[in-house]
Amino acid sequence: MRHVKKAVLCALLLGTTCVGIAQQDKKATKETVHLYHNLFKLEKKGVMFGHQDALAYGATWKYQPGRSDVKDITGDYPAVYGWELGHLEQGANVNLDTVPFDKMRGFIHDGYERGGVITISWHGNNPINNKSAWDVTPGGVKAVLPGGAKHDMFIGWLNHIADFLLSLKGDKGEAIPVLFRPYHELTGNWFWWGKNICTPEEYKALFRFTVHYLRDVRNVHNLLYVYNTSQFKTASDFLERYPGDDVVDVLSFDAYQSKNPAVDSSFTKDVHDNLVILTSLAAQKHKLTALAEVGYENIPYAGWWTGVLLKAIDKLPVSYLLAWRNAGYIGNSTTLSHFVPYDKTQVSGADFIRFYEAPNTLFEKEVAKEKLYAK
Ligand code: BMA
Repeated sequence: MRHVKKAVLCALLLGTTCVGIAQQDKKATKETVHLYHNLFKLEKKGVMFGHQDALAYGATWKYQPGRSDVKDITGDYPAVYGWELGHLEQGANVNLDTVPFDKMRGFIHDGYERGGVITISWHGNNPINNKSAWDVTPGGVKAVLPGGAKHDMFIGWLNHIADFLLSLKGDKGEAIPVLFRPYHELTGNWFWWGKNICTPEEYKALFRFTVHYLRDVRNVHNLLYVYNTSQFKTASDFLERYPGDDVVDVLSFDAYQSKNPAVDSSFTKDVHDNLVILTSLAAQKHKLTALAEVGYENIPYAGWWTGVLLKAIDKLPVSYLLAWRNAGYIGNSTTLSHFVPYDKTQVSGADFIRFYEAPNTLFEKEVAKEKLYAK
């Protein structure tokens, strides 16, 4: 009976787009609610393609208005734009990859107004010593929880994050919905919130406190929360540190190709196996799904996009995948780091175009037609 009432109320409020149980934020803005429901419909049609820092720079350029390496090759923008908040917690004006936050705000606005989807990660410093996110000195998670020695400082950090998220506005003054993916790759041991560095209870408490503080204290109501592991073996591995259905909207993991796909096809099989588990859990829990970061650095294999990546997705309902950034020269490196080809003549350039043209991949032109932020 309660379910019937809930379904009727849901249908009245949202038309016929109601899917499963409601999202984690009962006060979510209407654009956020529409996005949430529309993404369920869209993941049945295909997988949206995303690119980190797509509008800020490419492998060989920086800050050229309207440019994107994906657009240079395909004529179309990615459907999903990934951005990164690391160092915002310090009150910095530029992020850890030197992207100024005011420029980022403009790029987020532009992608949203064209009909694209925004996702944000946060490589925040280790609160225990203010070294980088990759500093694995233990104790950071416990210290920021209520009663911990760094709790007050951490509240200051979350306030910077909240201020930025609340400052993201569309042309009509509405808050821009964001798929927020904090404390990602949590089953790895390379971040201060990682598996060997804190207990499952501490991780869950960190995630839950963050949602509570942003949503209930700072009234940030334009977020969908993304839970994100690295690759895993079983559903129980994936869920070991899951903070709860009431604080998560999207189930996801990250996967990077390291072995040569010409002689080792395990990446396709492993990612596919993980996606089978993920999509089945998502169906049970009424959650969205994503391959929240994916890539093969510099893509030195001609058929990677359709022969490896798309094969792994197969016909599974995956909302989006996000290729990592075309960083160019990092440090003293003499090779251009990139996860999307930046020239058609590159090894995987022709296959990237085949990937773009595949009926089950979605880039911005197609996604814009869906009007994801409207009922
Ligand atoms: C990593 C690399 C780093 C970068 C970090 C945060 O995977 O790309 O160069 O600083 O992500 O964006």
